[in-house]
Amino acid sequence: MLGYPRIGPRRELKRALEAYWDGRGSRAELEAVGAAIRERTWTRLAELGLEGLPSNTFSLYDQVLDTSVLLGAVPERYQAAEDPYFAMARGTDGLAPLRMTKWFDTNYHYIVPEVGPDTAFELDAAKPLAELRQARELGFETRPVVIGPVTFLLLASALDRLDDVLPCYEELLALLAAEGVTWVQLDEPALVADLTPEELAAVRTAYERLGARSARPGLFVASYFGHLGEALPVLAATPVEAIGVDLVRGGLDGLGALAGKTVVAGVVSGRDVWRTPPERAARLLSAVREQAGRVVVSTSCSLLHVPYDVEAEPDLDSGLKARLAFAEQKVAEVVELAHTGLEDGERVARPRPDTGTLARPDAGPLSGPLSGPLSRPPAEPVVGGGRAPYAVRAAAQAAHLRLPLLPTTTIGSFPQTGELREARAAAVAGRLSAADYERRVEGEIERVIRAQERLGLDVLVHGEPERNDMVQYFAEHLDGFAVTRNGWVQSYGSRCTRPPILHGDVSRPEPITVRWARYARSLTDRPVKGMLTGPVTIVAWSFARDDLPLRDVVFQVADAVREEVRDLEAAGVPIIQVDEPALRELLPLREAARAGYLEWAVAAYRRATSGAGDRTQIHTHLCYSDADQILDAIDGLDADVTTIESARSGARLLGSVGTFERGLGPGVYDIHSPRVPGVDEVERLLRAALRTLPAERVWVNPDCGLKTRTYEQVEAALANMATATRRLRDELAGAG
Ligand code: THG
Ligand code: ZN
Repeated sequence: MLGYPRIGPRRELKRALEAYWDGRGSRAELEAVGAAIRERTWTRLAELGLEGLPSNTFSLYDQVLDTSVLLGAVPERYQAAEDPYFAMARGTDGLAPLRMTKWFDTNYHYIVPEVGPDTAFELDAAKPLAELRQARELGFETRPVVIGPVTFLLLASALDRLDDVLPCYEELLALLAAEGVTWVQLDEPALVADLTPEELAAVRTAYERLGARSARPGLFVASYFGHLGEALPVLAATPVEAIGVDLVRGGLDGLGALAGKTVVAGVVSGRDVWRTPPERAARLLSAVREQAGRVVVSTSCSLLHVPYDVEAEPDLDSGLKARLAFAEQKVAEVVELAHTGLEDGERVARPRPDTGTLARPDAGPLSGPLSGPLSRPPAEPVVGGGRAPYAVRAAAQAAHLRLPLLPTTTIGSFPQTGELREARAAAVAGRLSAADYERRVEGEIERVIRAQERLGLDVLVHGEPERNDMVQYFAEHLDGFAVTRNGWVQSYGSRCTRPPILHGDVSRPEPITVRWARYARSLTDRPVKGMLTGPVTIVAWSFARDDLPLRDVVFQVADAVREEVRDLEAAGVPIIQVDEPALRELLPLREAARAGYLEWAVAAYRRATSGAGDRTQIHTHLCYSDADQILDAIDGLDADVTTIESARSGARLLGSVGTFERGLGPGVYDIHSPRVPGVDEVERLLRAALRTLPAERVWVNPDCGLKTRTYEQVEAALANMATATRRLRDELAGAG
């Protein structure tokens, strides 16, 4: 398999990282936890019978950041920091962190490498060598995994530096060869996107040069997240010995070009939690075997994107559990397929490892609908309930809401205190009664409302204290989803989510958020905004069933959200925010599929929100700065107000969204860093916004939810935001 979870089965790495960052633990203690996680992983993988063990798939924060360090791409300004690695990842008092963005179409975030024309690449192979040696001491021979030069430079927008970075890779290959390493894995997921002729030429150059080295391990170039397309014949013509192909998403086209190579056949999906239908895998493996020199059975991508172990889920329904495979089970499937996986029943003559109960070759049927014999037919188009044109809505909303110029608000979540998390855990464990838990939540809502009143904000939120996560919470209250107890998947650094499992038809048995919105409203005269997660995001951040087209699954969720919007409106909530932060994430990696996706994704959002009356103001929030490719789609959502991350990307984003005809809240400070922004700094960003947008349409807000910050940071930052807004309001009133 191409890579493995590394946060620890009980999130041991998360705890160790947070202890180190808080000064409760030493760097040595952190390293020891990392070493224990690696040891446990290799040991377990070997027990499962996996033959090709990878190393260097562990990371203290992110594998792309590790690659920046490997190649010496550590920007000057971080070099003097006490801990340059974490300074790049998280910033320090005086230094902003490097940018973070999503890893292809996943919910994993990587640290964007900063490579300029003057970056002096220099190999620092300490980490891969240390992992290699640790494995050897334990008796395991491993295959080091590093991100390949083309993907690394494409992520850094610096492909023109290829000639300068290749010597580092050459030196690494020589070092590994000298250590007696037989294979190295170079990850090149960027090759499954549309590539320009120059980019294809870079692939050719890179792998001809690396392949031409005399003293080197075998080169295994791993592609994943789609089909190699035009890059396949290019790679095939280089001296690379092994090529990894994603046969779950990619298919068999063009594999004939790999006749002389080893094909690492990704037949077990690393992107979902379903068991692999053995007959489908066998068909793929047989087809590859007819075309390629040698076949290795593998996962379609790293298993980083799935949880560790189904067996750690005592609460899951046994029927559902029998259909599930997490990382451990997927490795067992790879091993099982390698022994029995050919369609013609050919067996590979190797002793079978003892995989205990994990391989479960007889655990029941795998294909067919997940929710019983009948699935709900695809949704009919929503008829009626369409909203009036924006101008009509805007007038109705202005009369109803009576907001000042430059209204201030927040994105929805407030800090989740330790006491609250403990109360939730106690309620789940039955140590706290439902009534007591609800009183705690109400107490927290009151605190959040009073704080916002004190700060003088205009549109208040209840702070979402009842939610563990903006997707998990809804999944817990909708039929058709299951949630896990330990199914953590790394999102970035120490942060994880437990993606819900969407296994059946979705419906909403009863209102979900109305009770809390109504309570918040009862506490204040100011408008309170109801907060919902949009249908695309709920599905994107879950493991969705694969027996229905994704579009139909998203439409089912849209109908549930639509019912919630209607009920919030009926409860007198005047503003409803429906967030769609994952709209960009699901954008297909290839251009040809994008328009089709965006069309149904936007239709699903409108289906969820168009039941609201004209007087009800619909807000949406999007979490990314690279929105360029989906601006028309964001516009197509037709939300009355769009808040968007822009504190880090600033003017660039404003330039592109300046054409929006409706309300816009460009985030005026970056919540992802603990640093409190000054009044002047917020004012500067607001002024920049006012240069591009008419004041009547500008909203003032942080650039994302506040749940990862402390109350202290939040109150100081929001106070500065409110002060900067008042200054500008006064100025605008004076000018008018
Ligand atoms: N939820 C989900 N996916 C997401 C986000 C989210 N993807 C994008 C973005 N937001 C990622 N950001 C975060 C921010 C914080 C946390 C996770 C992802 C976080 N998690 C808690 C932790 O790791 O301690 C656990 C939360 C829980 O109890 O579920 O803080 O918001 N799905
Ligand atoms: Zn956000």
